[in-house]
Amino acid sequence: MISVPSRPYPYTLDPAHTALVVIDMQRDFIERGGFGDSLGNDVKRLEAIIPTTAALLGLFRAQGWPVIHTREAHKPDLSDCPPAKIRRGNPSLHIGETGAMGRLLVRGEPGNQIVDALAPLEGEMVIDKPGKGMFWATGLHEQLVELGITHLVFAGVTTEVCVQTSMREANDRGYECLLIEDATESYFAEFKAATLKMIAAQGGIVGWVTSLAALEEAVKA
Ligand code: C5J
Repeated sequence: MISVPSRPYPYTLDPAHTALVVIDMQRDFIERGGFGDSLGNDVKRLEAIIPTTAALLGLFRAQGWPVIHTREAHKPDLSDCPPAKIRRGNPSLHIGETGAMGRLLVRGEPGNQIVDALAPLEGEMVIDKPGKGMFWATGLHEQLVELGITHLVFAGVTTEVCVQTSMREANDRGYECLLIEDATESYFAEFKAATLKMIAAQGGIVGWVTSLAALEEAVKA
């Protein structure tokens, strides 16, 4: 067992049963011309966590611990995208319509690919999720149970939307969840700050929060 200095108190990481989840580090959210940009967001804020997230991936890969990547992605016929979701957002560029990197949030389109610097390696799980949370309509829980995973370390974007939703879904399914604060980002600084507080509040009501450096040191020790 590895004890990681965290908030609200040290997180106990069980190396044999821990996986890293990197949420939605896809071009749709991180690059100009994607879904995030179409909503009027400053995508540069998200790009800034690529080096930290790459280092976190490197740490897990070096240990031989499992890595899971997610993408927010809909089928080309949008049969897995509720009309209510399509209606919202930018009224002149909806999910499924063609932007500068292909159809927004659609599987297989250029914008739907994970950024090169964080590209999945052969054998790493890649989950296309039609919702904000990683368990909705993905079958991921069953796969994690099969692998004996009980502990999940989270990174990715955006902190208060897909990362937080996935952590809450994981928490409700009994996983011990740790969020790496410098490997997650939001388009809104105040939303990220509030989410980190929410997660660790009330004795870790959703989970724990720590830094990449704290995790690295604990793993090395
Ligand atoms: C959003 C996400 N923000 N990956 N998706 O719509 O957080």
